Amino acid sequence: MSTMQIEHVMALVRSVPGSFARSLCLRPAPVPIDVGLARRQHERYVAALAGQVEVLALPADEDSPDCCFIEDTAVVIGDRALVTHPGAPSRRGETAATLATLRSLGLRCAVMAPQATLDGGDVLVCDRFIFVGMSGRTSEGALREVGAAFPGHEVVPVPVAAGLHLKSAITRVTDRHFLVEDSPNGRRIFGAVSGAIRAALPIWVAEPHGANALRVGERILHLAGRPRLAESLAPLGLEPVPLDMSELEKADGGLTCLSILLL
Ligand code: CIR
Repeated sequence: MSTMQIEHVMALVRSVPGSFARSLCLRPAPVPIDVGLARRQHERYVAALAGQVEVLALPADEDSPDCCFIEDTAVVIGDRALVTHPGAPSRRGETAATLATLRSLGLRCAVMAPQATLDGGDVLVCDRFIFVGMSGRTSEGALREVGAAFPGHEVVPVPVAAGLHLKSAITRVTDRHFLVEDSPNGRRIFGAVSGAIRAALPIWVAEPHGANALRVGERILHLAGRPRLAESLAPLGLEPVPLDMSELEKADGGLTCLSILLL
């Protein structure tokens, strides 16, 4: 049984826009995105969160096809937030709504300088450590911005040699357990994380995109259709919530990217 304390009380999400069919992707899917199905999958995701935390939904922005991937627009720890300067130029219009919402909730918000880039999908917060993935979306200048926004934390850069973001390859599901993509990239990433967190235990995930799961309360939201992943999660004593996210996956989305969790 996990002892990880998950005290999140609220999740910010953002609806799927009609323009989602034009969202960014590393490799175009052979079958185009079905936006209606993407919206239904998103609704089921929101319903799974709603059982554990209050959900605040921001309206979609048709000019920002990727706006449902709200995780990338801010990093929040306690009452402090860093609103990012996303790596993809087409996503930079997404941050204004996140900033306005976080301010309205009373958070102390820093806004990143445009000289550096950062996607929230590259940030993994574990106790006093903030791991920052050096992916194609996040620049070295982000390390200083993150450090300045969250004093008292230690910022640890982590090489990301494949995939979109750090959390495409690793997520934390209990105080000690991390789902890690079973690949050379995943092994290097876990090496960096376990160098800082000695008690870290990997759960190696060979099934595609399966390492991106979201722990919220006593639930773990994970991608459906990965039987070996489901088997590995069973001993953790959490409530597994398998979700079919086929259309979000076509845009390189997973489970963490669709929300920002607030304490
Ligand atoms: C993008 O390429 O930016 C979006 N299509 C997917 C972003 C997924 N974000 C995440 O995993 N944090």
